[in-house]
Amino acid sequence: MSPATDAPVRARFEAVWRELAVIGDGGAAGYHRFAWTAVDLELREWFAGQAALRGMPCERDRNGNLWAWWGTPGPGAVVTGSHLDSVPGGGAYDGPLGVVSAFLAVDLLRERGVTPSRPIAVVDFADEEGARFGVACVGSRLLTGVLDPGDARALRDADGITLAEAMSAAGADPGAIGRDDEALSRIGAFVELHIEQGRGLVDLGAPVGVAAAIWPHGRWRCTFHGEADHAGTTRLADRRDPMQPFASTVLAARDVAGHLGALATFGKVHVTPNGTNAIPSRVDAWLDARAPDEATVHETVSAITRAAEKAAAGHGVRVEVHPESYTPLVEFGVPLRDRLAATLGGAPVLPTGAGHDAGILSSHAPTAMLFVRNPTGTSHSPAEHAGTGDCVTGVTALADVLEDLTRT
Ligand code: HGY
Ligand code: MN
Ligand code: MN
Ligand code: MN
Repeated sequence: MSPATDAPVRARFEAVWRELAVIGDGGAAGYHRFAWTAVDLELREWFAGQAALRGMPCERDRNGNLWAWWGTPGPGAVVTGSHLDSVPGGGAYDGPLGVVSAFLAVDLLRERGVTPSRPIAVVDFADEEGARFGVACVGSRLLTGVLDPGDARALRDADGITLAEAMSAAGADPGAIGRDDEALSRIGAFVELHIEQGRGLVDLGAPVGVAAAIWPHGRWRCTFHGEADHAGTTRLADRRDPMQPFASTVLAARDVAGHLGALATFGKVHVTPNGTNAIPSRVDAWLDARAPDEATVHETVSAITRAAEKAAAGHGVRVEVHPESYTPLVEFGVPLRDRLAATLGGAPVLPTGAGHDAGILSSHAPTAMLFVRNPTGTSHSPAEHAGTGDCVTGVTALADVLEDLTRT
């Protein structure tokens, strides 16, 4: 892996990065790049433009994923890329770094005079973060058939717009979504480059690493049903205030996770009717739970559920906990994983608690991930950042990996 001193790659990276970074840029508020919005369509145009610049035919599959091809689309392709959407207030690198690096790695291979023995595809998976419709990795889950098309079409955003309506409004056919065996049959291997979301590489002093595993993780909707009433005239003893058991559950989640070595987060909550002077009738809150192993995830969610039920009973409130999406433990296959680490001169191999499309693809094709060092570890925040030098090292590493995987 050559050191990141290749000025042309650095200059090219900075130029492409500047062009992409302005799309949907919310400044200090971060990015709000949500699926099937005007910003998403701008990102799709950017992707198609990058493909056209390289003479790479670009197609949108039935699930909204974009594929740019070097070579005739066909079985055994080496696919690389990531996603362009973001969480609310997201950073610039989570997703886009993998897509930009993929296009620049193609450039580098062409400069090296490489003629791949197999097709190479750059992919942008639709709606990886699930920020608008609440389910993560929609594009890759539909592609692989792990998300039911009917359930997907019915997903609603905060304004009540369904995924089907949003796709139609963006000129895509929601009736076509579903498992895509032809697209799947083309994937000989998938390699996703991603900014590391954590400090593993910082602590190891390495610019690039290889993913060992993705922690099992999921999302559960907790609904606390209480009774609306007047904030100024209802005695405390007469209240059935859902906010009370919700607050206790948030604190309990932290304790439970701490005891079990898990991670539990309530990052999204809807209060109904959400009025300053109205005791809520209901609180919907989303739990994100993750742990190194499946048993601990389920034990964490069960313990938090018990805490919620106990707190709710104490306030005459009813609580329901619904699983919304779940990704089992992903252990990246040793052959491909170790082949990447060897190609990169013994790059470190480390796990992650962050979900990725690679996690969904891993049960359908040989899959691996490359991580690029994140100096602070911060992600899902406007403060997310990776050094340009490390990004260029990532591009070079991805090119080395693609060259190796398409040599024979
Ligand atoms: O939630 C995750 O871990 C990923 O960023 N979608
Ligand atoms: Mn993310
Ligand atoms: Mn991501
Ligand atoms: Mn009044």
